[in-house]
Amino acid sequence: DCTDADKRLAAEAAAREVRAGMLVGLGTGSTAAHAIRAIGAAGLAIEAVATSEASAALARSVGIRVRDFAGVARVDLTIDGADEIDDRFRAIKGAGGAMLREKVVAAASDRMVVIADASKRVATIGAAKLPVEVLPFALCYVADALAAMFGVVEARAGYLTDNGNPVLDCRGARVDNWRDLARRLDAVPGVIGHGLFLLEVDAAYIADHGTVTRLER
Ligand code: DER
Repeated sequence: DCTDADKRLAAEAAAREVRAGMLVGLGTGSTAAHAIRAIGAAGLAIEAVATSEASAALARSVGIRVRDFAGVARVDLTIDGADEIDDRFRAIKGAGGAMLREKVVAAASDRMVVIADASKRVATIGAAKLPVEVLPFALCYVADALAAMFGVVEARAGYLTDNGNPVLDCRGARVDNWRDLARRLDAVPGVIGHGLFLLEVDAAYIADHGTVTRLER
């Protein structure tokens, strides 16, 4: 379908930024999977770190050398998808549940590029659910604390992240300042990750019915 064709187009355009010798951060999700396949096909002498076990496995299957991120402090270029990305390069991520590792790798990256089909492009983020990764010990306490910030807080049924933690999907944020909300989320003991990417994104490749546009922050 044309959405997947657009995802692939955006992914392949971003993959052309990869150079031999780079340490590349590999995102998670269906769009990032296209980037992983394109990077593998290019056969460049690179190394990679992955933001999920699934992306690590896919990368290895296409011949990319994957390192354990635990031994890495800096990444040259990360390519990753998003659920929403707006005019100010703010993104909501985490539909695939990888947002904690994705945010760490994005923060460690000299350049972080989002790839997406046009359906992810919004004027202002906020329609997409905001996934929050929670320490199991704190699940009930955190759900209660988040109920004061969001209209709807629901546990992602039967799901644990690669880190072994549950996820609360939140909607209807009672706030008009996303930076303030991110600060309040980070201040709740037991919240160990969330899908608000307000500062990490440097550029975006957006594909719309066969045409890719590169946007720079
Ligand atoms: O979970 C994530 O943050 C992924 O990047 C995801 O949200 C995008 O997935 P998609 O490329 O399959 O839409």
